[in-house]
Order: sequence, then structure tokens, then C-alpha cells
Amino acid sequence: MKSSFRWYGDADPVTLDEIRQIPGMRSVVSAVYDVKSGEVWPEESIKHLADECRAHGLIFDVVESIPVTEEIKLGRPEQDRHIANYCESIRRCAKYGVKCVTYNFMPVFDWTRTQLDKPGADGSTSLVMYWDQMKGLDPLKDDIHLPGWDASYSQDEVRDLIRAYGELGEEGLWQNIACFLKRVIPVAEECGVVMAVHPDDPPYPIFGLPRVVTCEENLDRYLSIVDSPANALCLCTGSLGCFPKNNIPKLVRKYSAMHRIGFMHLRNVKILPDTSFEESGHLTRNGSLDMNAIVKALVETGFDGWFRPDHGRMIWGETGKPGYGLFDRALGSAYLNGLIEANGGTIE
Ligand SMILES: [Mn+2]
Repeated sequence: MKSSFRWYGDADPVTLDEIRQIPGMRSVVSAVYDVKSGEVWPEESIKHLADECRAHGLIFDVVESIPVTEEIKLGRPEQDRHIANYCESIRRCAKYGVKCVTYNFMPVFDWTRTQLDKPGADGSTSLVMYWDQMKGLDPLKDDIHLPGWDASYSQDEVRDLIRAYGELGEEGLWQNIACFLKRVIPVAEECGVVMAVHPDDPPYPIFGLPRVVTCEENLDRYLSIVDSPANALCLCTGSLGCFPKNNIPKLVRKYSAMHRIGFMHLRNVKILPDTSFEESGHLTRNGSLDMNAIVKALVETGFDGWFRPDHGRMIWGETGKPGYGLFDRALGSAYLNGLIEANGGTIE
């Protein structure tokens, strides 16, 4: 399988020089960040990313993410134009060597956490989601500023979106997913790109917003809408894993055997008794997931796609983007390498 690392481009405090020194590192996972979502990615920006990675001995072949706009998810009038632009961005990425495009279908917000710097017993800090800190919040009444939420929306815009999704409901969202996949997947097939959908994080409704990329039944439904190897999963163990009913090693084994995993996000998560959760260190013992069973499932099913250590804690005094420091993710990468090698797998 192919080792990769997420990089936020020239503005990232983590440098490509540092990333290339992580043992076994091959690919850079990145995106064009200076374009309004819904618009086509400029070729020069994609080429710049590819050139820079190559100059540092790395390959830019995984995109995370091309954002799916609220217009697409809600089926609003701009849906058609935004999907056409999305397809064109895929074509342009493919032209510069991209083989896998990650995206998600989460309404309004991406991941939800209540604190990004919760100190652990060992002095490291990590991202957490505590129900205690969510209790009583009503986004239709209160002004809410949860960390990581898109600050470009005003509170009124957030309320409008939440109401619109309430009216759309889960089945409406499924219809808009189908509309997206039926146009995007044939383009991806044509250009040799695998589309990898990231599960909802956490995989259950928040504030009544419909969330459907959440569990085995729904993943099956998602993949069957367009039954093509180009319609695949970015199986994020930490996201799916914070819902205790999701048996992660089992899901990994099943979808990898079906050749429907394009990209693996490998991290542990600690589920607390009230289903709150904390992002823990990668080691099995630190969280609720059996990381070795997950890697074993990948090796035994011959997974040859990309994997990356997902969010790390902040350790050794590092500052930067919460979850995306160098040190703990590099430790995660080295740990995963060890598990892969010990299970008889190969790191390309
Ligand atoms: Mn993830």
C-alpha cells in the first residue's frame, strides 16, 4: 500500500522537506485552497502542487478534498453548474497525475468537535467531542461557534441552511447524492481517478442535520448507486469508529475485498461511556479501535491504495493546525509501517 501524508500547501507550517524524511513516505495529499468552492480549480495551481511535491521527491496523487457545495447537496439552482465545474476539476487534476479524489457529503459542517486542545494525562493535547459541551445548544436559536466550523457563514446563513436540510431530509439528501454520483463517476472512470467518499464525522445526526455516510447499510447503498470501482470509500477508521456499532476491522475487510476502498485514514479514537469521544494516540491500547486488526484486514485482502495517519495529537510543544502537526502524525506513520511490515504487507 502507498504511504501518504496530508499537506496544506505553502501555508502549512509542516514542510515537504520534513514530510519526505518520514520513513516510507511516498505521496502527498493536498488540495487547491485559494478557489471559492463550486468554481473550477485553475490548472496552474494544480501544476504548482505537483511540481513542488516532485521537487521534494514526493508524488501529489491524492486530492483531499474537492468540496461538494451546499448547492449540490441541497439540489439548489446552482447544482448543475457546480457539478459541471466539479467534473472539470477532476479532469484537470488527472492531467497532473492525481489518481484519487477524496470528498464528503456532510451537510453544512465537516467534522464536529467541541474542543481542539484538550490536555491529556501525558500533557499532549487533542481534539474531542464532549456531549456535555454540546448540551442545550440550539443552532436555530443560539449563536454557536464550535471550533473548526466554517466561519464564512453568518449565524443567519447557518440557520437557513439547517432549515433547508431539515426540509430536504435523509431521502432528499440521497437523491442529491445519486444525482452527483451519476454525473461525476463516469468522468472519474474516463480519467482513471478513484472517487473516495469520507464518512460523516461523527457518523450520526448533529443538530438534526441529515447524515447518511455513517454505517454498513448506508455504505452499501452509497456504493450501489453507481456500481463502479471509481465509486469508492475513503474509509476513515476514526470517523466511523466513534459509533460503537461500526465494527471497523470487519468493514475494512469487507470493502477492501470488494476493491471499494480508495484511501484509508488510519487513526484511533477513544469512545467514552456516554459516546463522547477523544482523538487518541494511534496505538491500539490508547483508544477503542484494534489498529492491528485493521491493518491485518488490509494486508490480507491485498489493499494497494493509499493510507495516511489521520489526525495526530499535539506533542513536544509543537504548535500549528490542530490535528495536523508533524510529530504525532509522523509517529502514527511509523507505527502503521510497523504493523504493515509485521503483517507481511508491503509499503510501496
Ligand atoms: Mn478522516
